[in-house]
Amino acid sequence: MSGIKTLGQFIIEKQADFPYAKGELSRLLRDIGIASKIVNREVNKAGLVDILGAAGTMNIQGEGQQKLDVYANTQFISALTSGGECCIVATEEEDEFVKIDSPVSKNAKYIVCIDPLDGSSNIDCNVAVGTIFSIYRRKSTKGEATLHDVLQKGTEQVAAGYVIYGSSTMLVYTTGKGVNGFTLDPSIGEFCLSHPNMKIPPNGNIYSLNEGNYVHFPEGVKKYLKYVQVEDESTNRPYTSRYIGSMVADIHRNLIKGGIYIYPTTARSPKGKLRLLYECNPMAFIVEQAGGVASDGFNRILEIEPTELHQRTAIFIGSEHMVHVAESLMMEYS
Ligand code: AHM
Ligand code: MG
Repeated sequence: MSGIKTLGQFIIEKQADFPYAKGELSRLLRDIGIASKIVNREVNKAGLVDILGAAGTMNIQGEGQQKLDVYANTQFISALTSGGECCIVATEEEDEFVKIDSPVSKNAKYIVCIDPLDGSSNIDCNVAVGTIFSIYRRKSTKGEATLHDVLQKGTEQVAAGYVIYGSSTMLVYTTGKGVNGFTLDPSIGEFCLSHPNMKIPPNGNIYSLNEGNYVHFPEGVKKYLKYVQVEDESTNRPYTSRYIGSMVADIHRNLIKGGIYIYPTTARSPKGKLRLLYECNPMAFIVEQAGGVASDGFNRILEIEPTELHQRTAIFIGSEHMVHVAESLMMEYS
């Protein structure tokens, strides 16, 4: 085992970074890590058992849920309930936030926003999916936590992370002091530190967006697409197009190789598709901590003031230089 550092060991070691810490955030992260291993087990055997296919229910956005979404949602809520460190879970899969009402979580200080299984339309064809989570400290000091405690700006996050269930399973997280990635070693059932201090290259040559929506894009995005497709040796263009359609997988790849992921507003989704609280804010926190940039085309994602639980936003996220070029075209043309 020498040389191996597990997620559990790493979390405890890093607790020293937070002098006020009493171990609650560490335990919360540990709970999320445990639930993600259970979800990983089910995702891995999705093709083997009758767990695939639509569950026959719709989530608040009117999208069909897959059974594994429901399963993952239940697993995370149950781990957070029995862990006792979290008083509210806001999840993509439930219309209203979930109050954790258990004797152990009476004095819980943390709020978790989570997309339990993002990109679940990809499950049926064995493409990577992910979990995205964001952790806030409760602001109110008396009574029960409320929606007000959930609707905090991304800058207030105390931790955020994602799990990618891919060719291998990884958990990547930040507590605001850099980004670290852990790969699940199935033989010992532990996430092991494999990508310490992750940094996104300041520039890259991969762009990821759903080009099928081209006609519905704002003018600035159309101009950016023209820009990335022009031949120019000095800037390594034309760039390469890579779009998995699973945000965690697309952003994870860009984090490692350098690139930009864009989900803009479109004529059909005038506010964008992706949700601020449990998709964009956590990914923005991670990417910024890795040295990248996350914007809605005009403003920093982390500074958007949330007004509703399932709020959507456009997102331009990735390598600093690439996002800045896209932003300047948005400002000029959109
Ligand atoms: P979901 O939360 O319903 O799974 O949707 C989010 C996903 C992202 O993972 C992905 O990047 C995007 O939606 C793909 O959308 P589209 O199919 O419109 O390109
Ligand atoms: Mg999602």
